[in-house]
Amino acid sequence: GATATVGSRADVSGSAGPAAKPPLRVGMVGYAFMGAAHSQGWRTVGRVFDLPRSPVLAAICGRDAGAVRAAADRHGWATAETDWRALIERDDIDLVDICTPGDSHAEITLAALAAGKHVLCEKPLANSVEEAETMTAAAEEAYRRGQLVMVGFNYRRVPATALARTMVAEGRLGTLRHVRVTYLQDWLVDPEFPLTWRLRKELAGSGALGDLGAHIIDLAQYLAGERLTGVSALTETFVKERPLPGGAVKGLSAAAAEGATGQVTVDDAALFTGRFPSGALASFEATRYATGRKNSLRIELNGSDGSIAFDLERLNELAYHDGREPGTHAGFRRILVTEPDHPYLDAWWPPGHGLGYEHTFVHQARDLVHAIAEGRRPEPSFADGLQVQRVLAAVEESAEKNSVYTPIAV
Ligand code: SOE
Repeated sequence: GATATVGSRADVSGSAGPAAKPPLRVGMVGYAFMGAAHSQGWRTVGRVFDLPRSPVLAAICGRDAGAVRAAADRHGWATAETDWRALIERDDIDLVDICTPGDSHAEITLAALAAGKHVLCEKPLANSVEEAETMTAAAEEAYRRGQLVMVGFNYRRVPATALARTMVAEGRLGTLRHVRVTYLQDWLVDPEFPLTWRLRKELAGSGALGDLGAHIIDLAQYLAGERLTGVSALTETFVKERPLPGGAVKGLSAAAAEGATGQVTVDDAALFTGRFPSGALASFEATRYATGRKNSLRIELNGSDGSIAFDLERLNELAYHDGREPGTHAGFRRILVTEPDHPYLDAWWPPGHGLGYEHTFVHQARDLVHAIAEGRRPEPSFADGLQVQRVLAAVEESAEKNSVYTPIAV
């Protein structure tokens, strides 16, 4: 295919000087919503955290020459490419950051690993278990050559969720009984919302399940410190036909085309339950039809000794109930997660000056840079991403079979 390096090649070797740290030259594929979020992470991380290597925004890649050049200028990338293979072939790129829809994750990852690059891949890892297995096997092989990979479950990197993980691991909840998770959005409520790539199985793999469900499966298992043993599920596609998009996707949306419509081939919502090896029960709900809920991810864990609750819409807080306190004055209390000894916060603002969604991508970049510099395997690994993929597949299988869903007589 035609290869074009759009625009000038700036100096991407990092700042010179005796104290200069070795650069980590990033090449990113994709420049839409996730591309913008990751750009923010790479651009900011070295200015906030003291890192062993300096991330350099070396190249960004997208198919539309004009749009990718504009994205490079807006987000601070030195150069732009229109063919991801050309990006991967460049010997001035150390890490390939994949921010494309799921249908290209496997192909780009395999090529990047074959070319000797480290890889950061957006969630869900792939569009099928088979692809995720191939990617994980390739990553294992690449690890023996010193290459590292990570999957982008960014919600592990909210300081409050990271703190929750520590508290559960310390045993503050005692024996875990319940994990209750919901991830609610409402951008599909309008039946005229166009059929963008997120609604097409061949591109996105699945719908609310892979997009939102993948996040809450990972977060639930990460906080619980164990993995689901099985699931029982219901999925639904409420609106089965939608107008085709008439222009480029901006954020989540796009203009609708006049007249032409297409079939929605993914789930609009997924509900499922599962068990953990400890005996704890888990429930999950992922939907794009929760009218009024914009990006509402909530998780609550209940144990024999206490409970923890997190709400992404109040992400600087954690609710904690210590069940060992006398009943007279026990109750949920708010931990303001902005102290310098809370996860990631020593590098940010004074206490009480909160963070937001975008900072999860800064923290993700920070953790990855450290892992690469220290030759440590970063988390979440591709094996973690593969296991989430297996849960997604199990949810689809369960919903399809409907085998454990018991009908009620009318
Ligand atoms: C859209 O549903 C979306 O941007 C997801 O694709 C992201 O993974 C999630 O973090 C926010 O919502």
